[in-house]
Amino acid sequence: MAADGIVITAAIVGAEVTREQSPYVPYTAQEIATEAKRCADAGAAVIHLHVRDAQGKPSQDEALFRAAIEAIRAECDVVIQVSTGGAVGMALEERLGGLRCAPEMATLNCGSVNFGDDVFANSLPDMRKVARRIRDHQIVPELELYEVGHLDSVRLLEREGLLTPPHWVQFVLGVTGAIGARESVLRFFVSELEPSNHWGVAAVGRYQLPMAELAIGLGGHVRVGLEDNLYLERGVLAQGSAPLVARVASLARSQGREPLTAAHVRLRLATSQN
Ligand code: KMH
Ligand code: ZN
Repeated sequence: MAADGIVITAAIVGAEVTREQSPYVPYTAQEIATEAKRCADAGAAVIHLHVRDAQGKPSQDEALFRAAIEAIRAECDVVIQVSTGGAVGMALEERLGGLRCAPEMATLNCGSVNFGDDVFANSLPDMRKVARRIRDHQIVPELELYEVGHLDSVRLLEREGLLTPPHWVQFVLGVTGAIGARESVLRFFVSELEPSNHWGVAAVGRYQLPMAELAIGLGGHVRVGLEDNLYLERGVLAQGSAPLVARVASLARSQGREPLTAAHVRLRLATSQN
């Protein structure tokens, strides 16, 4: 389905980026909420959420999610999508803390993948467990695909009754060790989807902008933010995720695609409850 409006997701915290790399990475609940509002004002409808402990270490702790979500909701109206991926190496059960905080969306990572020098492990049994848990909480899953074979794992879970279309698919492209962020790759991924599905692209590092531009042209949605890319341009740190959101919002508008509000996204999510 060629979407008119565009869903811009802001991935504002992440788990692998640090304050040492960029002073603009938010850590505390209030910093996260302030950044979420800046992104919402710039055109984001969805916040992809990770949380940090008091030392800034990635955490999936329920209380930290609850505090961040409460602070975000006090600042702005956005769809909150909690991470179930956490940081590489976290145990599965630990990764699921956010699901108990009534988010509207949650990620489902659709297979294992090399992640830099590490392995981001998502076995089929673990995927099934996360899919069930997301469904039990009546949350809409966002399916994160990092490799081509992950398409088939989605189909498998669909056949097993654990996922129900239309899906919200995020193609995560350009992770070191996984499939690259190339036009041919994105076109192939999109060609494999039923047109009724929603899809977006989250490309890493310097590929964020060109892949976003391509997705806008192809009718897809876009995720940007410091989780995936710290730079506004070569050598220039983005001062938070909001400038990255503002740039894709303006690009989308220039192509006739108005950024959707959280209220619009909720209407679409209503048709995707498992
Ligand atoms: N931090 C990555 C290893 C998710 O949010 O569900 C996984 C990740 C995916 O960020
Ligand atoms: Zn994430």
